[in-house]
Amino acid sequence: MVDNNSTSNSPAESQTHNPDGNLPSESGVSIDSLARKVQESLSLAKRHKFWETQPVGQFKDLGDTSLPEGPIEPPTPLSEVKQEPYNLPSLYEWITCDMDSEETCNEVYALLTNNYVEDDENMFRFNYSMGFLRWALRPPGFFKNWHIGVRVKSSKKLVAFITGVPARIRVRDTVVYMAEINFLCVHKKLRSKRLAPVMIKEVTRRVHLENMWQAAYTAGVVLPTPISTCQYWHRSLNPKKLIDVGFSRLGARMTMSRTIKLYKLPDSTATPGFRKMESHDVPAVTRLLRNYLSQFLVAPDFDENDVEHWLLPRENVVDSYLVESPETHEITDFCSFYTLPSSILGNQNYTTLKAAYSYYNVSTKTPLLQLMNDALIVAKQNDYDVFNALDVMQNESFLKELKFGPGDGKLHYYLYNYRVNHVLRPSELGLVLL
Ligand code: MYA
Repeated sequence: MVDNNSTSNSPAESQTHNPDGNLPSESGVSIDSLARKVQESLSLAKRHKFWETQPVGQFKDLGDTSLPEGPIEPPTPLSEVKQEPYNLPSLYEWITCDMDSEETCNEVYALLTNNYVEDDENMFRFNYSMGFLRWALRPPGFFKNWHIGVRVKSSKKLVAFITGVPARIRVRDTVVYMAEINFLCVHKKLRSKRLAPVMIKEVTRRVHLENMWQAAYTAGVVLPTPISTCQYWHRSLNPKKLIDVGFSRLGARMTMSRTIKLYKLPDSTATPGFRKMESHDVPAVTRLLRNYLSQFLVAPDFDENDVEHWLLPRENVVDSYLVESPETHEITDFCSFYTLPSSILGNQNYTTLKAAYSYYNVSTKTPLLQLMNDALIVAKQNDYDVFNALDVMQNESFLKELKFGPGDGKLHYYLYNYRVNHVLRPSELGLVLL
């Protein structure tokens, strides 16, 4: 997942900075025509030199309904896939990062902690924990050599990183074996030297060697071309800290004490039978989730192994709760969030913002609003400062009512070598990437 983890603009705060609706997400047609106009207005020099060479949807083709949905290029015979790595500038060398090794994991953690995604004002930077990285990078069937680093030959310092993990993602009726690409990072001192395209080509080569030809990824930047553009919403849990660190602002005519009162939550959850997910729940949760995700146009095709890996609670990494009917013991509802703190840059009093990110939620008996309010309550009990959610799946139905405010960053979803014939509304997406 990637957002420029943007500053909040929640109800109690200043409304002066309205999200500008860059890419209106309500109508595919207006997104298409807007994107085309933007692209036409760019000078040649500003075009995407790298991305224009790749099998991805191109801006010029947006809205062209004659192009078929599905793979853009057919697979090449494996014997024709390049066997040796791409060339790097001579001072650097490729490494495969063994995330089992404490030392390598530490190096990756340090690179990302100091160089990964920041918000537009450079006030916050994602701070994925080592436990999180190990979880995110070692799902069932992962390939060690899709965890790719670049070192300085002489000093052995890690200066760039990119990863892939395998996933089955359904696009309409077709389940596609893909790579999910994440954690692309180039050290700040090596930016704008065209290292990123080499990293991307190298991960592509290694994915191809496993006979996979598609990928999914998200980014805060606009590239050719998003299958959907989503927005982050933020629900303050610790408004005083959020305001003190500049994540949110005190709204006009609001005092700190009124703001604190506005965001206060009950001490305990409301739903009878609401409890933490345990390993014996995996089959029931898988059934619930598969059934729920079937309504979305793009969604993961989770089996029990995936659910065990991605959703069984891990402390400070991922949390899942469910509702077990006190009468029938049936599992009727489910909610989950992952833990992604951000470093607070240059603040005297605070170093870390503890954020929960909504993951997969399913309601069949408990209203989604009540279920998510219980998720907010457990997040508050566990000292999270803010609860973030994208407007994907049915999230729009609870965001405003539960006092989430829209952030000012967008998150774009992409598929590599797979064309979809219209831009998806966020509510058509059933996929959350980390
Ligand atoms: S998204 C998170 C990305 N990371 C960050 O934002 C961390 C902070 N930033 C950095 O570390 C650097 O700025 C990065 C770019 C590394 C992002 N996705 O080397 P350059 C294109 C894709 O001179 P740098 C995530 O992890 C840019 O448009 N492309 O630039 C998902 C330009 O190409 P073009 C990006 O700033 C990653 C070229 O790179 C991104 O030094 C999915 C410039 O290269 C971006 N986020 O480094 C990757 N940012 O000229 C794609 C810039 O054409 C996977 N660029 O516009 C594709 C599928 C692969 C597998 C396929 C299997 C079949």
